Amino acid sequence: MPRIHTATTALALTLALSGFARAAEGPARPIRLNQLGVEALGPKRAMLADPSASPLAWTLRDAQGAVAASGRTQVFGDDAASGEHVHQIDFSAFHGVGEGYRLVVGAAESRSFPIRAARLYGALKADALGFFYQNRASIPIEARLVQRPDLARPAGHAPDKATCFDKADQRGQVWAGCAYTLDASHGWYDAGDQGKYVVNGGIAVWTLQNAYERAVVLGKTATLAAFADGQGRIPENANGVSDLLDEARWEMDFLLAMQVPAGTTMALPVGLQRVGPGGRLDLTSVDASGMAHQRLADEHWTALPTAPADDRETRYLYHPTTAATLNLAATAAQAARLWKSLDPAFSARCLEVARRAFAAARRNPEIYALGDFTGSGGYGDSNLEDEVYWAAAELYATTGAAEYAAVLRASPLFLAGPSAGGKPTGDIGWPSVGALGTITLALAPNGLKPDEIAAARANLVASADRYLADDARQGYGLPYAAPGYPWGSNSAILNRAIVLGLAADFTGKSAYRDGAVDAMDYVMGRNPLDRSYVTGHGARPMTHPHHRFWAQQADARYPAPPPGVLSGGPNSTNMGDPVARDMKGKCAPQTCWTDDYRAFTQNEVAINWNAPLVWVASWLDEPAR
Ligand code: 9MR
Repeated sequence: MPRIHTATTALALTLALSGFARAAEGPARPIRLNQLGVEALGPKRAMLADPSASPLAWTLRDAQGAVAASGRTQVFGDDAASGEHVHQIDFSAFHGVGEGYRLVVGAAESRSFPIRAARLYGALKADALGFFYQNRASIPIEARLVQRPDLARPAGHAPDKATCFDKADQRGQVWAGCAYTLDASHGWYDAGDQGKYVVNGGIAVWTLQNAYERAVVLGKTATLAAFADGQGRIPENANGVSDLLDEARWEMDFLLAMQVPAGTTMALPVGLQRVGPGGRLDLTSVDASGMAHQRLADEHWTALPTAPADDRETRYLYHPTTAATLNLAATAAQAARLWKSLDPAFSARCLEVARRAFAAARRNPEIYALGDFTGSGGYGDSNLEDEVYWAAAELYATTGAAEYAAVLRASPLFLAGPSAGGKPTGDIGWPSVGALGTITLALAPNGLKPDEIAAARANLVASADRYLADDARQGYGLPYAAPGYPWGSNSAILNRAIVLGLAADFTGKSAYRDGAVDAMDYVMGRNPLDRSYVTGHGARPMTHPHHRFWAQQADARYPAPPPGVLSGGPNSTNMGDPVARDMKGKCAPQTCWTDDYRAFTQNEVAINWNAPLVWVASWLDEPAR
């Protein structure tokens, strides 16, 4: 008797609503696993929603239909995140290799999948990095460097020059403007929009630079080789520098250019002022020299689709904030370290910008993104303790200077991991960057005492232990637990996988790698929607992102997305788009998602989400020792 699965029904409803047929890819299957397959020597788990209270018999069949392995499911039971009654199938003990395997439980069957002797993410990690090239501002996207000719496009915002916003915002607050224009060309468009944000650019570029730095420091030759000069599909792939680092530099160019010129006095909101609609902020004249503008973005939202070269909106610099300034200080200090011997002049410039930014943030420690603007997102953050610690950590690792050590040691976050240490930093995300500082102190050679570096590592490992404890409590066996799934939940899961990966690096224990595999298994299809959240990879990948250029669903004259693009993923906590609105109260957290370009709270793509995909995919792709 065919079993009815709630998620399958929800998905069918979703597809009917969006008017989309998916004949080519077939329906969701009841047995879910990583759609790229599994590793012969790695953990192998699949999930099935079934009401049975007792274990069910499963068989693993090879391409000829012969039984290769068999066992009984583990009954996980009711699972809040998926809204299902879940059975887990663990076939890790099977070490055969080949194509065309299927799992069968009664009448339920998985689609066929490979069991591979090698790692799974060689193609995906390259595509995931290609996302950044294809979201570059100020440069044409060349057909020879992209996966399909229709992905090529003329340069957008070349150059990307702007002066400060000097009008009334949506609350009626009038902003002063400035006497200068900055050429803040280069950088990546943030997401589905074409804004460029220093706060979010910071965590995204840090993550790529950290993937590179970790590989250098720990001698991960496979990762270094995979991204070596010539491997990337970028114009700079014959300059003698790692293409991963080249890609990150495109963003650094933009971030460096967002610094307020020396000698600038500006009227800014000081302190965490609370004003209602129509209320006015109290602006104070301060020395803003060396701060960073919060963002460079369009005055009004453009329509979707809008190719970057067709953007006719006026772009403005939005007022400098302490958070943006600290993001600039942190990433420029990190870049200074990485480029030191490769390009000493660039390294010196980065360090000078970082030092000036840090000093500016100390001088103006509480200037928050308080304006109410249209045309771009806010990335407002009211707690900057973590940004201060992160920037001090990067500057200290690069310079060893006592002034940064003093700030570090005074921070309650000193050496803390996401969920361990004096004051845990919380999970990694754009407003929560404390753990980035600890990761740098744990990895990059620096002047802390050996027992302090050991403590930083131990706090990251203890945080990874917490993530594994969460994993054990999830029906779908992923190292993430939350009562509601946040905007960009897939990045929250992958950021946890980074911590698990580092814990595996520091301890050599396979349980941490298995946890990172679990995270990626979920993203690649072991989820209640039976969906690969990465375009072009897996049997049922996301295909219709919210993106102004990869907008084929909205307008057939625009291209479908390239492969390697991560969907933000299920979002049950902010259901404010036209698609999500109709799902309110009707979906379990992991099922509040639709493959529809209008669903910007669920299916947008973003630089701070694709960056951990690059990190984790390249980490998982490293060969066993
Ligand atoms: O990723 C951001 C998410 O954490 C916030 O909840 C959300 C609403 O403020 O904004 C997200 O960031 C968006 C940004 O503001 C504008 N560019 C697109 C980003 C991804 O949706």
